Amino acid sequence: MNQISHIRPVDRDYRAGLNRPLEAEAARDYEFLGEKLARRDIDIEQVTAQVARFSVAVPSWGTGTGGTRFARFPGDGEPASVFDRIEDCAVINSLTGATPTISPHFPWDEVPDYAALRAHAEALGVGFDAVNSNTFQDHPAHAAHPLSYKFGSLSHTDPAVRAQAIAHNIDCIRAGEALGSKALTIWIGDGSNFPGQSHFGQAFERYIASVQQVAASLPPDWTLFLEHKIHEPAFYSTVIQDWGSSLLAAQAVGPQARCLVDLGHHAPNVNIEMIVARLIHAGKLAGFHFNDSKYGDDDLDAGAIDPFRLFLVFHELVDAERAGRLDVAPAYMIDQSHNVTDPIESLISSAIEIQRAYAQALLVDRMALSEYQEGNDAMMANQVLKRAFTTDVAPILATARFRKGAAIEPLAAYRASGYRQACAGRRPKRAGGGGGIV
Ligand code: RM4
Ligand code: MN
Ligand code: MN
Repeated sequence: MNQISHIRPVDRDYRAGLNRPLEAEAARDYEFLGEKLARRDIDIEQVTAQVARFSVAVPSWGTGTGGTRFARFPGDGEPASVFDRIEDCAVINSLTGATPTISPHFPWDEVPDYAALRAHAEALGVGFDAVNSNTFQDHPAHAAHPLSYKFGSLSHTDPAVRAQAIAHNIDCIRAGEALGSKALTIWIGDGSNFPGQSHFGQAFERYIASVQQVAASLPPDWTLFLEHKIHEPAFYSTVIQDWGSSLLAAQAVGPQARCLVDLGHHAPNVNIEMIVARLIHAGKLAGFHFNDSKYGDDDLDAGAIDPFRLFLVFHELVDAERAGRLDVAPAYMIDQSHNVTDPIESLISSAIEIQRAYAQALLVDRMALSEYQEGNDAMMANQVLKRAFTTDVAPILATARFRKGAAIEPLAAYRASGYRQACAGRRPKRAGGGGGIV
């Protein structure tokens, strides 16, 4: 099963060889930053240790080239199976040292033998994070999905469609158990395109009743992540439109249900870091789907558009953690569609940007911030955040990677490996043309 032992990015010696000429410079940069941080009473080693412990899951579906509803332009050597997708994820993890888990999506990643899939992943040094159900597409070739989700799934007016969607979510839990996962993420495409098409209240009640049935099948140590999205594929209303609907649903479903924040699923200009603070207050923050966005959904790479917002999200998280207000550790996952880049490169870069935002948030002088807040000194309070955000933490990230045996310069190491070209030689070319999520 393990076909990529000859592929160099996952070979520790390959990375060590590339790191060698970069080591001395990386060490000097790290030392210099350490001196500067020491002047701010920050122990660089503590920050580096925290950054080294930080990880973010990669989406199996993000390894294929995505598309819009207008077109998909396929890349070379795209993964053709879940086994290929896991290989790609393992490459990302071996170069960044920051993505040891994969979030699978069913039935896209469905296999007859999950133990074999788990063994394949483990042999490549990766495991599994939250599993995702898919009731936003029809699966006509699939015996378990004869009914259409065109007009909804868990909130459908027809109880037979709801039952099919519930059964699929329970199947996802079973697959996740076999893979070693501990959470199910539910995102539905249910909603409406016309005022009057759907009864807002009744659709929401049907959704809650369905999710309650899914929750009844959860193992006790599992969590249900409820993901909201303001629009798409429904463009007038969605059943779980915003964090308010998500919170109400999670509260109605019970203690195992929490709210997942996908950074791309809000109206433009919404204050997402504020939502994070409120969900923490409610004890209902599940975690994140990281990506960036400008106008619409989540199709841009994390940190590519607004790294400051990413930093502000982590600032809330670090603040809550330091104050002991995070009852459970949030799940960190990437959820992006890569339309014009090599998906492996985008996922590498995104993992680094997310880690960077976390490292910057660790540098916030929280005592000073609190004093400025108490004294209503708006200017200086903002300066405290800006000082952390504008600190170049790259030497911390590089050192954390180097000490783990990952690559000091992951993107350069990936390109030098020729991994994509090797994949192009052995993986079938996939069709372009129409739209596609992944
Ligand atoms: C949705 C949502 C879900 C993801 C699908 C592919 O917009 O973000 O999390 O599973 O896309
Ligand atoms: Mn998402
Ligand atoms: Mn999305």
